[in-house]
Amino acid sequence: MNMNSVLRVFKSKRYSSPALRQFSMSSTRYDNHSCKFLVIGGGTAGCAISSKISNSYGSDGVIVLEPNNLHYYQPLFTLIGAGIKKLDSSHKEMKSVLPKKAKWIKDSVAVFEPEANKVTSNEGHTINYEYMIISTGLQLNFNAIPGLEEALNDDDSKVCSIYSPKYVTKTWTSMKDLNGGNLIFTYPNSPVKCPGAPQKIMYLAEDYFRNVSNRNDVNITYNSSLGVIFGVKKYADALWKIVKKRDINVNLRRNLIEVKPDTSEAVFQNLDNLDEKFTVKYDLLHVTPPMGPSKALLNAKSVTNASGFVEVNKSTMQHVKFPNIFALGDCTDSPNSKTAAAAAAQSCVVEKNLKSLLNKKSLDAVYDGYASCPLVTSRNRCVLAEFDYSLNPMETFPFNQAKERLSMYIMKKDAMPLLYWNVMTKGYWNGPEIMRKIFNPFKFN
Ligand code: UQ1
Repeated sequence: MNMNSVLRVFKSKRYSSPALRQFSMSSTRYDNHSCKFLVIGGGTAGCAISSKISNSYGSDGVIVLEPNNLHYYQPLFTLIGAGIKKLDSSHKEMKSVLPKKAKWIKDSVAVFEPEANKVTSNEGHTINYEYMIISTGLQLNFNAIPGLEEALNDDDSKVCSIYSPKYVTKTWTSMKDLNGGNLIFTYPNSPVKCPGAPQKIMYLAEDYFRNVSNRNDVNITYNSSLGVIFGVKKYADALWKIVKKRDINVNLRRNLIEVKPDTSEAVFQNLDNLDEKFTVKYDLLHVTPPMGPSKALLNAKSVTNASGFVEVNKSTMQHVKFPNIFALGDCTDSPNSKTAAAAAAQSCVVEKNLKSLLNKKSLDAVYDGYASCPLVTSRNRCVLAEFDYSLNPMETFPFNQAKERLSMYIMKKDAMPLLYWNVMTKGYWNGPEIMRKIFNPFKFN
């Protein structure tokens, strides 16, 4: 063996063997960190919980592991896709959003070793923790649909998606440059963050053609993999009335399986009869991509369920096997709708239960599955859906929220971003429970 092959073997072993990787930490290349609280992910949930913990425990021992330089307020993407807001207004520098008292390691998690209270990052750093909070969110799997990425990356194709900052502005340019034809909106056969968004952008497109362009020139279709238009009956009833009134075709149990940009065709599969496939011509195709857990979680069998979601007690948000691990946000297996509002409610529960755990008390804070989805139905109307694990409405305001309202639209467009940047990311927002109690003093939910 010459010197080069010795080095090659050493290098490959160093990357593949955790033990040797740890050994290499003592060199200058890799660091070995230790902390009391490790938060994995600096998105909505990670930022809220790391701020809460930093607020309570000071600058001593919070590390946030997050690879991105920008932090996006993703609920704005529907409005950006419809030309109502600008992309620039949806993000800030990660360093300005993460809590000042926490240490930010700009890297992502590669390997979880919960038995050893340790993770290894992609660049090879190890981080030892006493308590870990996992909030890695959901990954967008555009590449799971043949032809989709090619179509999205082609500026001349009218294939777009509000789900990524890369393609959200293309949604608006595709819409306003369209002369007419078939507009198709999809919902994938996977868990989805903000499950209302795939149809919000459709309502905004319909509204645009009705009020600004020419509605008679376009056919609008929503092809959803789900068996319902919305999971909560009260809001589903309201949405069915809206789609009928506005002449929008809705097909359920139809899953997008291929995009053919050369012929502007999309192929769908009937999920109740997999042999049945439909090929449709599109003039504008808005795709909600399949989503799933991050790669590191898919490889972390001891902390996840079979699908790669972190297995938590759905009431306490504590891990089912490792008591020093909690999880919140879109990466958990708790059966709530995956929204920012859910993450807010969970962050309060995680903070309280973490405190109880530290004080050797029982974990009494309970997450009831609260989620909220402001279903924007036009450029000045919104249905504010709020509900719990049982899919029962849990409305904050003392009026019927299934009705389309201007007030709820203004809340979504103007009030929520302010609340997000100034209150939630700073660790002071626990969801609207307190408002619900004030507005509905005699209701117990
Ligand atoms: C909410 O708490 C939240 O998280 C910050 C959102 O995401 C941006 C929301 O859209 C909504 C509606 C809520 C719930 C808040 C109120 C006042 C009903």
